Amino acid sequence: MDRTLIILKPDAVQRGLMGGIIQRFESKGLATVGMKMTMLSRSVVEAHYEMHREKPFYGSLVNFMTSGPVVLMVLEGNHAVDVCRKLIGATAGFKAEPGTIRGDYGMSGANNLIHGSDSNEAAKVEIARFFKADELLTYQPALQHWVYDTSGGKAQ
Ligand code: IDP
Ligand code: MG
Repeated sequence: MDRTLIILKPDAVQRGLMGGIIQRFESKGLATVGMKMTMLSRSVVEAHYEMHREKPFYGSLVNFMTSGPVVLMVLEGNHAVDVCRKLIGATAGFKAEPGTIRGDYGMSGANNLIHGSDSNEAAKVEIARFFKADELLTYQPALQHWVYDTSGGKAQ
């Protein structure tokens, strides 16, 4: 199974959209293996968005991400990274397709509600940045045998 890091950004928390967003991941069949609410420090946000350091929006992005509480989640499932990026939609709310999280809930190219890792490699780094090993839980999701075909011994 694959894992991905999700951040419900400060606008999602302030707008009361946490439950609506999380419900989409649960309904899809992803398992939540870690979750916590916190305020991010500037240094951790700067590391998380290091690849955008030279972009004109970098300063306001760091300010935005440290402006209020966020929810950090680790979701698990087959192809979790790609599945979540599809559910999340295009970066800007005004471009994202209806039916996606950003397409349904957002208008902005900056305040776009949610982050999702963009590759398995990035997910590993990001999960380790935001979660200690003992904050990630191992358990058997009760509905796994209905979400997947497990008759062959592994989830498909
Ligand atoms: P992603 O979140 O869809 O992976 P990235 O291009 O990696 O998008 O950008 C990281 C974050 O930076 C975005 O989620 C958004 O909050 C912000 N951002 C990206 N492009 C712009 C822009 O053109 N103006 C303002 N903020 C932006
Ligand atoms: Mg990105």
